[in-house]
Amino acid sequence: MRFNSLCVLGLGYIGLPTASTFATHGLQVIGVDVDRRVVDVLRNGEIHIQEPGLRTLVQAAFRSGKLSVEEAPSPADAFIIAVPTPITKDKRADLTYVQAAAESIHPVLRAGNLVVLESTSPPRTTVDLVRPILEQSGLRAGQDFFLAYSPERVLPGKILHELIENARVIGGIDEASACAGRDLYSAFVRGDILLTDATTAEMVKLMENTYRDVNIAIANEFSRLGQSFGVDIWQAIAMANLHPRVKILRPGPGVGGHCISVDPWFLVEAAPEISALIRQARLVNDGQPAVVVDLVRSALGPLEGKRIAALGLSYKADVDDLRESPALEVVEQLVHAGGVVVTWEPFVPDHQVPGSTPAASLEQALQDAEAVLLLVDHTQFKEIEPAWAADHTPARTIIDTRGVWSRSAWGEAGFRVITLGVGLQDA
Ligand code: SAJ
Repeated sequence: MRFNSLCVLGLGYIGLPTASTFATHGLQVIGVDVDRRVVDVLRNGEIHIQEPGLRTLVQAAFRSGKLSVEEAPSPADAFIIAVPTPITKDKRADLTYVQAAAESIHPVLRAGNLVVLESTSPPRTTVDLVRPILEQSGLRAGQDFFLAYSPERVLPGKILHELIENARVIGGIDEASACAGRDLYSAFVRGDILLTDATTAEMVKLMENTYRDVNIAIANEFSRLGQSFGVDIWQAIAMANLHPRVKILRPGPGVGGHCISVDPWFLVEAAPEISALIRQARLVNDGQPAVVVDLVRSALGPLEGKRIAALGLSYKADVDDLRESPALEVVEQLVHAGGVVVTWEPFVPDHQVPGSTPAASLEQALQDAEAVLLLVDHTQFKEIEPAWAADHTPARTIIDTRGVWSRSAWGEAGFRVITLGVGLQDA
């Protein structure tokens, strides 16, 4: 099948790169976002999210004349739904955006169209939720139009590369739908394209992120064990990883981002009685901020009035994404315990965690601190020279929750170094 026009619903971290990449590969693309501000920003030649290379790509897409941005979908050969699937407070999938996107498509749906859901969704969302909504058009999925699920699997920070190079799974509600999906994505995907059914494709996506969450949870649990046995868990992990079949991930302040900290709950919600391990891993990772706060307390004593410079708020290194960030949770808990926290997040400098003060620069964050708490391993922070830091802060205690600051180098510059997973040795 040949697709000439495409409508992408949702212009966030996935939808915007996807729409722009299709446009630069020759399709006529309408990018749709219900948020007027997003539409205005894009029409003014700006972008509302940070991702390496994205600005250039979006500008190229606009310049080619193949990308336009609207607030509602219009008829096209294919539709991609790339809207958020957040989680509610009680850990249930909130599918209202998917529902609204599907409802906005059915009035413009035509015979022969392809609709692809990309949003991470609980098993059976494509067949049980999206299909009936689209069929309100009077057209039948599988007979009159094609319907598929294809998960995005790109890593924030490397989205543009991975969008093209990663293998892509496409699950159709029938074989013809899967094949139609392959014909669409082969416009730019260079990785393998694997065809399956829609529910398997949904499971694949959830399994990938759940697998990573469970593996990070065991690394975090090991770090707690390391702390209580006086073991340097970083060294122990490095040694264990020399075993040919062991690959332990990195402990840290917890798991954030909109994917790994959310997706496992979609499985737990769907089948709580047979997903105990997945649930427990989530609880371990969600418990890490409290472990970090205990570490700070073990270093500084009661936190009331303690001046702490917290470096990094985003959910991981070198991104501007604050969603579900464990660093935010750590700062909130420190503030709650009476700490006087100054934050510095180079990728979102204005963000204020209630009760804390955002600094205007790294220097300002450090200048009055009693302790420096590293929460995110941004390149900028990894490159701080201990001697430079010693000149810019009165603090002589640093707490590294990412295991990236050399204990010997910082120690030589006069700092007491506390590292997550090595607590008892240094504290
Ligand atoms: N983290 C650790 N220790 C580690 C690795 C990560 O604590 O060893 C933490 C990070 O600091 C971060 C969180 O986990 O807070 C998640 O970061 P990540 O880099 O593992 O993953 P994401 O959320 O940026 O992207 C994931 C990726 N999924 C997998 O690697 C299985 C990506 O491929 C997906 O496309 C993305 O989720 C998504 O959109 O679902």
